[in-house]
Amino acid sequence: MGITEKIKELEDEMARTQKNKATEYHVGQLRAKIAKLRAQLLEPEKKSGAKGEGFDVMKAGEARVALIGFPSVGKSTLLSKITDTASVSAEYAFTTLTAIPGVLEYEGTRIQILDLPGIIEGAAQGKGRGRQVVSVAKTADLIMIMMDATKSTQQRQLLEHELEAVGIRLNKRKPDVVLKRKNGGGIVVTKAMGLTLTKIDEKMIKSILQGYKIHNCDVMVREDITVDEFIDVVLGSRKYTPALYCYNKIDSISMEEMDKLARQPHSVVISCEQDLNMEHLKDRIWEELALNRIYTKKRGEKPDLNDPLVVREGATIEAVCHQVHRSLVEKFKYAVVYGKSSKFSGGQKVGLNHKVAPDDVVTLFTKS
Ligand SMILES: Nc1nc2c(ncn2[C@@H]2O[C@H](COP(=O)(O)OP(=O)(O)OP(=O)(O)O)[C@@H](O)[C@H]2O)c(=O)[nH]1
Ligand SMILES: [Mg+2]
Repeated sequence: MGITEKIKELEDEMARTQKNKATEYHVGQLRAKIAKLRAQLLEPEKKSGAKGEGFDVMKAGEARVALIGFPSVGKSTLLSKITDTASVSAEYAFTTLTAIPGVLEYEGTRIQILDLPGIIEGAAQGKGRGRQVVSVAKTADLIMIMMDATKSTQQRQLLEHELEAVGIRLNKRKPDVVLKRKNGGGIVVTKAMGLTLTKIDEKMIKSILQGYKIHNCDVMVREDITVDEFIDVVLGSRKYTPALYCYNKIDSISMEEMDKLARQPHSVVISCEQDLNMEHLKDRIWEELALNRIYTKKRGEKPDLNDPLVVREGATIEAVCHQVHRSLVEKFKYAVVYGKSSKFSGGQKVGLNHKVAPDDVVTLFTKS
């Protein structure tokens, strides 16, 4: 029996099983088994394909955004609009057959936008070019889920489902749980002080771990997690990626419909054809990427405001050093920061652990 059939069998069993107190641990184990098989389903591809990424595209710029959506929603039209690359668009489905990279210039930073073939239901299982598309999605810093505003809102769930199936978690934080494998001593579950677990209990945690043949392990739970979140932690290899839901073709829907879509979280409405909301879209991409621009300056000189460094939100001086040069951290003595993260207006002397704020100016001092 192949993996797909095994998954199907377990899913059928789960559907047949009445869900109540007596069966909940059994159901938990079934879910863990399905998750494990799904992960296996994706593994062989990774090993056999030397490229690993599915499509062979180089990363470029400060961040990568992947355009994921059904055929003909306007992904290529958008790429041609907001980047310097032209990607063929047409009325028929599956116009784009490979990954086409373009660069979006945003206030001195470069963001790579990847136009990808449209995916269909069952993509994660290998329908169409789905598997390649979703594996590229795994390499993105932001996934832009592109939809046709004139079509049913069901598109969104279907796309989310395909991405979830390959282990991508959209707009979610990694669950705050730490697993530590040991050689003996059994499974010991510890909860953060004052935490009550409402969606999972100690017995379920143990039963899932045993399902994965983990018999000796310290588990530290720091938040009220669900069974599926715990399975994610055990499986590891999950990718937690921000997502922006982009509804295109608003030129063809009513104001009321548009308003409803625009009010959803992490959503933006546009029309490529009528050039509606394009600047707002670029701002939103930048916001969702959660990147900060900072500037470096040499002692006694003015900072070059045309040449920012791009770091993640919450980045430290250490990350800034890495951006400047790989070997800089070893030579680092101290830094002086000016701007929002500085306690004093004349600049503050800080170490590697200091967190920078947007638009800070930093001078790095090294050991001679
Ligand atoms: N009404 C309307 N049509 C649009 C808009 N943007 C794109 N289109 C049309 O939608 C069709 C499909 O556009 P593409 O950019 O090829 O779509 P795609 O998502 O790249 O499609 P695949 O490559 O097949 O996955 C074309 O006929 C476009 O002219 C828009 O804002 N409004
Ligand atoms: Mg296309």
